[in-house]
Amino acid sequence: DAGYETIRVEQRGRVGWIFLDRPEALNALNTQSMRDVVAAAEAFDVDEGVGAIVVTGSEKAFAAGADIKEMEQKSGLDMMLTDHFGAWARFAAVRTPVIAAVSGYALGGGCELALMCDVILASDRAKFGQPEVQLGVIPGMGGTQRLVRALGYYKAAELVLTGRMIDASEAERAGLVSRIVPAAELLDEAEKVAQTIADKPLPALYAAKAALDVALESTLAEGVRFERQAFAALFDTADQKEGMAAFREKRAPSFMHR
Ligand code: CO8
Repeated sequence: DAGYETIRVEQRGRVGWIFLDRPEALNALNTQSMRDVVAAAEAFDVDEGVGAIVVTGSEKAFAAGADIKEMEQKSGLDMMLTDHFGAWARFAAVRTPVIAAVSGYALGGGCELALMCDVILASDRAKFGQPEVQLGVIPGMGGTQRLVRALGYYKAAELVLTGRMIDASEAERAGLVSRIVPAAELLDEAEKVAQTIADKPLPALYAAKAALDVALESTLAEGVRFERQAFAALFDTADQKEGMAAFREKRAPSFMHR
């Protein structure tokens, strides 16, 4: 597995899979996990043969947070100088759509990792939470920001301030997950969603993800401007010509970039 220590990776068709694999620590994310996950995601991202990435853990744990034992003795200066969680920003910057397939615990950094993905499929056994206040800290990988944007202030604030864990159905009602799937079907369903995405032309996927990201980061006017430019640019792609010709000719499209 290309020297990875904390994950397994696999490519099936046009889908890149990242399996978090530290069962002894419920997939807690340490520095090596960050290096491995970021490197694997970036390698899939630059591979034109990959149109979607799935990140998943085990049935018991997607990831139970940042590795508390690794962080415990660090000083504020250590955290700043080593930019302890900084590389996760590169995971969020991956252009390829990423699906989180979550079963079991998605806590702290684990919940935040899911929040960096574009689709969150939750098994009916998934549990989400931001328990950091109980450890004397706060979410450090974007949780306070992304939760407020995804759930609204009051739901996000209750979760971050109490550290309360919520089950899959509460998470779905809150808008934290795209959809709930029976635990036994989670990986099959993730594969289906990923294949459906990966079948689409890459230029359109990249543009769509970039535009969705802008929605979280900008004003409505800026976002609509970005969308219009990205929309126009796609008319210079062979895949746009093919997609629209196929529609007119009532046949399946045969895209160049996929
Ligand atoms: N870090 C390190 N080790 C962990 C972690 C963790 N977050 N979670 C579980 N483990 C270890 C346990 O220590 C235990 O190891 P050992 O057998 O050597 O004692 C093993 O995994 C199994 O865990 P448990 O025995 O505790 O399993 P249970 O089924 O009894 O309990 C729980 C499961 C409820 C999930 C429990 O393990 C737990 O509460 N874990 C900690 C959850 C937590 O507080 N997470 C937040 C961490 S802080 C954080 O994420 C900050 C984010 C900042 C940025 C993130 C960047 C990645």
